[in-house]
Amino acid sequence: MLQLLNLIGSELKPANDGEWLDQIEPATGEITGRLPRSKASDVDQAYAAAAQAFPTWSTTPVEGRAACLRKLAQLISHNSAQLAEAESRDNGKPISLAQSVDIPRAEQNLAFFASAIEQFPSEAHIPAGPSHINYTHRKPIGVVGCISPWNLPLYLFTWKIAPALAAGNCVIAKPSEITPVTAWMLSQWVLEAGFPPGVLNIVHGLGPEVGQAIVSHPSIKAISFTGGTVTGAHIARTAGPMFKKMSLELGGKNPAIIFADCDFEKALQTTIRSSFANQGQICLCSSRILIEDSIYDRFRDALIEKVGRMQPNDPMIPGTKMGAVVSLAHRDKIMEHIQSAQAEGATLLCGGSIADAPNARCEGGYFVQPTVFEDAGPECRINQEEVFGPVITLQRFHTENEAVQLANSSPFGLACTIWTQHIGKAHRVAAGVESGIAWINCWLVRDLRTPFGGVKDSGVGREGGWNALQFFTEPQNVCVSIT
Ligand code: TXE
Repeated sequence: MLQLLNLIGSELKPANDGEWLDQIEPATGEITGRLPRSKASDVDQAYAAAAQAFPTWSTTPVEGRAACLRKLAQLISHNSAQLAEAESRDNGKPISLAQSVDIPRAEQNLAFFASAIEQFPSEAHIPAGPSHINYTHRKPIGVVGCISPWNLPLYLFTWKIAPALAAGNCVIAKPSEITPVTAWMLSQWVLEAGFPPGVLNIVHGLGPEVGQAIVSHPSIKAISFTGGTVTGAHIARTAGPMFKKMSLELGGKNPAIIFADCDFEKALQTTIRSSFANQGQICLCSSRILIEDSIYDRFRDALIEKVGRMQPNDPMIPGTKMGAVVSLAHRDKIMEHIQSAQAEGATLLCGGSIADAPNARCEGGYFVQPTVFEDAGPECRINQEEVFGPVITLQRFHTENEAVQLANSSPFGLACTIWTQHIGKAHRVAAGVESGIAWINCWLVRDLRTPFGGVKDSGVGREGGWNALQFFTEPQNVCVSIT
């Protein structure tokens, strides 16, 4: 049995009051370890360690901070096989996905922000016939909180801590209580990477307890959060009146818009991937597939033919493409959405049930069949609420305007994909769709320099590249007389 600990200052330790939470492997339903159930007093200790470390870390030259980030990236790389196995076991995702996406990206996040901070520019404003020069001094904020979800555990954890640390802040980070293991593994290498004690603290526990303690701590100045929209709204209600900086990356209900002039095979293959990768548990997954009328039947039939043959399998088997969903509660939530869609009159084209266990090891695991509906109107719950599972709907459109209208008929606005060979149309549709990200004839291509985030209920703020470094710094305008 694994026993996870908090990293506070230089110490790996249990929660102050000695309480624990069970850690469950979703593919088997078995308890595989326990993690500290931390509370406000653990956050207070982490804050004290971080505040003590801040004066030195914030004035460490960027090359020194970058070196620590690069060393941590290297340690991830050296331990990538164990990390990928742990991520797959903890989350239920196929091990091949953890090996090819999650762990390499965690390493890249740290390496990327090590380089980014070395090149982070600042602005100057020099009027004609100058008597004064203004320049922007970007200072680290202080002690900041980073709260990450369970779907891409180490990937999103590092995506938040890397720019925060690079910019000279000290961090209190909380991974999801549902998938804490890889953050725990990382916490054992933080000091080895050269970070002074207290610069990065990692506390485990429940969102409403330790997460809430981070968000409401009076001296933690900024919160970077990725997770559900309801949680994001709650965090904003707490942190807003305290005038904290906030970056909220929330849910999605992303449309894939398939025009008749698309590259049919590429659109089909990629839409299947964008719908069911990580069992549909990526905030960027497509969940509403909008198809132009003239190819609707052909696209639907080809999609169903392929999706109907997909079955979840043991995530630890190398060839597995679909694994377990993350928890029993989440499986129940997905199944409730499926039942509600049927009650609302949607036609089930394939899936719709809990999947059989793929082998004896996985008898107690949480598996859902990939599920496709049609005939659900845009106002149906299944087209309005985020399911965050392997469930999609197909809708028909006749005109470009109707496609944009349908795409925008959800409260969310994170990402969209557009499939057409007509570049002008693709550009017009991208401009018309209310989303922070639009992919044309591709999906999940991520350049870490680009702005990442959503509009509407998908959140506020942008991460990635300079956006993240700007978020994690406080700009001060300095005006110098040169007369
Ligand atoms: O998210 P939560 P959950 C969506 C998706 C999913 C839903 C719920 O729809 O079904 O969110 O998932 C911490 N103060 N996404 O329950 O609860 C929590 O401990 C401070 C979309 O995991 O939002 C965890 O570390 N922190 C998403 C993190 O917030 C709190 C990815 C996310 O948990 C807190 C995952 C509080 N009061 C889920 N309550 C995406 N967009 O990538 C919880 N937390």
